Amino acid sequence: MRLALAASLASLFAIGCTDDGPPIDNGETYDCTRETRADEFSVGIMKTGTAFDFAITSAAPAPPARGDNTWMVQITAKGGGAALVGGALMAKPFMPDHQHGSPIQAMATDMGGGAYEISPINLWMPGLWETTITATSGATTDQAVFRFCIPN
Ligand SMILES: [Cu+2]
Repeated sequence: MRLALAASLASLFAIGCTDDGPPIDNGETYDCTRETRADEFSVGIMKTGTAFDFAITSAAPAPPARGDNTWMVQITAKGGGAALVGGALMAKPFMPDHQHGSPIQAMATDMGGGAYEISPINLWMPGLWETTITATSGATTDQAVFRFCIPN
């Protein structure tokens, strides 16, 4: 019984395993050098949605790491337009390979001038995390997805 559970857990965490090496994802560590879907973190990394530009202007820790993360996000109108002042922000981390999120709800604080501090972005497990940031202003809602690989 215990062995069967261990075997099924092992197969669960073997997602991403290939024949040419050890598993990329064993639940304890994740081989980010073999992950091709992740964004490479850099200060100022920006994604563009349909209405807004989303830039991570600082991250603690940097690059994003396992556990609680705090990001400062700058929202401007798409194409380098005006700062989104007084918007509402949300962040939702999700692991696509395991189809789960984080039990901890991130909160956004409006820092003024289109800057929003989002914390805690809880990336509790090694692997690829997709964090969707949603910005809303009046009737306009837009999203950007940042994909970071957490090695261990
Ligand atoms: Cu997971």
